[in-house]
Parts: sequence; structure tokens; C-alpha cells
Amino acid sequence: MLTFPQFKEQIMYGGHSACPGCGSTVALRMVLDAMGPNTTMFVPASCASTYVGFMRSSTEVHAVHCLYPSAFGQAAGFVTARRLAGDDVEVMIWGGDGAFYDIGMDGLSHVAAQGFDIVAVCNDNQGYMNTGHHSSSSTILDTDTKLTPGGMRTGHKEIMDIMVAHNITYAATISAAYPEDLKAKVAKAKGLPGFKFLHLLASCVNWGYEVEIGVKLARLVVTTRIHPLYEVERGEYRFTCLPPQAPVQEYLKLQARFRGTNVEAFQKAIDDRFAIIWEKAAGRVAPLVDDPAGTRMFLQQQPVAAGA
Ligand SMILES: Cc1ncc(C[n+]2csc(CCOP(=O)(O)OP(=O)(O)O)c2C)c(N)n1
Ligand code: SF4
Repeated sequence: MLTFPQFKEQIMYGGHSACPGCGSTVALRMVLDAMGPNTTMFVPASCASTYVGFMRSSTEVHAVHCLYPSAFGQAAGFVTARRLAGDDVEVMIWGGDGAFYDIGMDGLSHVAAQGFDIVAVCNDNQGYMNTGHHSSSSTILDTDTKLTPGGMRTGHKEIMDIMVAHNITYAATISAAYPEDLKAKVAKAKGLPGFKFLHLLASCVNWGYEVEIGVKLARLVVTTRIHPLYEVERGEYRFTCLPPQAPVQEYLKLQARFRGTNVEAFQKAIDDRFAIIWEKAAGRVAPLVDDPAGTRMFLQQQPVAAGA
């Protein structure tokens, strides 16, 4: 039998069926390690349905494979029943942007508003990837997909804002390139009561990049501020990691999906969006871990944030 000793202490095994260069599986391994062995994971239809697996599982923990619209309700029913039975169990949802932004959003809204004790992770790769890269309502401006040849003309939904508007306990953005920040947020979410939402932006080879650079792209989404790392606890926004800013072109040029992008307009859209989040956070920066990403350097460059 094949074994993968380098992963034997971890909840997710090697040898799963994701594409080489997949950013989601790198993140899932870290998320599961922080969630712990008592976790039951609900997986709406997505690439995870295959790489988590059903005939042969790639995880130590139980995974329940669900229809898109029912995943959130199934998780809510499960956590309620198990807690009533006095069981020590953590419930997590690992779904794509298809489930969170589009097809499952009604169920998501209901369980979030009702405050079920669930850690819901949106594994967002900005498109329906398992079926070959079709746009979803998380697909970012200008992206060339099979449904948007020549580039997406509209902006994406702001899922963090939508979830925060549900008055949930905790919401945070995460990236696989910042493992300490990611694990601290998962641990925090797990320890809080009620509904917790984590927004992962995960690289997918359908974006048209060289397979070696999945994690590099996960770092660039943060440094370019396309996916800034922040958290919202009971309505209060704060950045947890703010590396010095990189130009968006550093990110765009590595992916075929942005072939036709107007770089200047894209940069402006990203800067405008970041300014809105910055304003909501009122300049608050509170790293959860010891500054692995140069946040202090950023603060030195931005006197407005110092002491905020
Ligand atoms: C209601 C419904 N519509 C369509 C499908 C077919 N389908 C299976 S996986 C998938 C793509 C999933 O995309 P996403 O949720 O973004 O996750 P990803 O595969 O990108 O991780 C689709 C469209 C389905 N299973 N159920
Ligand atoms: S299609 Fe994308 S999300 Fe799916 S396994 Fe491959 S790299 Fe990962």
C-alpha cells in the first residue's frame, strides 16, 4: 500500500486527486490541522468533492458530500443534533464560491442569521473550476473565463460585507501563503460561539499559471491588496497582516486569464476597494501572530496607521 510519511501527523493525506499547483489543498491541510480531529466537514459539490474523495478519503476526519443548496442546512442540523447528544464535535463547511456566492447563498444566509455553531470556509477560486472555469459572482473584473471570453465586465459580490451584514460572530480573510495568520484565524473561529465565516482566496491552475507558483500567487493576492488580510469581530474591522504594497501587474502578468486586462484601470479598482476596507477598519492593524509579513514595515511607511 502507498503511504505518504511526510503527512502522517496531519489530518489531510498526500496523494489526493487535486491538480498539481492547486492552492485549495495547500490551504485545506492547514485549516484541518487547526480545526482538529473532532471535525466533521460538509462539502458542497466542487473540486473538493473529488480531492477530499468519497470512495477513498484523503482526510482523517469525516466528510459529508452534499448538494449545493443543502450543505448549509445539513451542517446546521448535524451540529444541533450532536450537541444535544452531548458530543464534542466541530462542524466545518468547505465549499467553493459556487456554493457560497451563488447556488447555496439562501441556505448560507439562513444558517448564518440563525447563528449555528459552524466554521464556514469559502474556498474561493473565483469561478466554477471543477466544471472547467466558468464565471461565478466572485469572478473578479476582467477575468477571461469560458462564460466571459475577453473578460468579465462586472465586478464581483463582496462576500465579506454580505456575511458581516448577517451580524455573525466572526469573519476573516485568509491566504495559504500566510499560514500563521490562517491558523490563528481558524483557531479563533473554532473557539468562538455561533456562525464564523472565513474567506480563502485559493489559486487554481485554470487561471493559466505555471504549477510551481500557486503559493506565490496566494502571497501576491495579499501584497497587491486584491485580498487583504483582515478580520471582523462583532462588527469591528481590523487588519491582521499588511505587507508593503506590490503593483497589481506583478500578479496579473503571471496568469493567462488577465491577458486583456487594462492594468491601470484594474489598479485603480483595487486601490479604491482597499480604501473602503481601510476606512471601515479606521486604520486598525492588529497582527494575530508575530509579524511574519512585514506589517511593521508597512506601518512605518504609513504614519496614518501608527498608533491607531
Ligand atoms: C445544482 C448543481 N448545479 C451544477 C452542478 C455541477 N457542478 C459540480 S461541481 C461544479 C463547479 C463547482 O464550482 P465551485 O463551487 O466554485 O467550486 P470549485 O470546483 O471551483 O472548487 C458544478 C457546476 C451541481 N453539482 N449541482
Ligand atoms: S481545477 Fe483548480 S481548484 Fe480544482 S483541483 Fe484543479 S487546481 Fe484545484
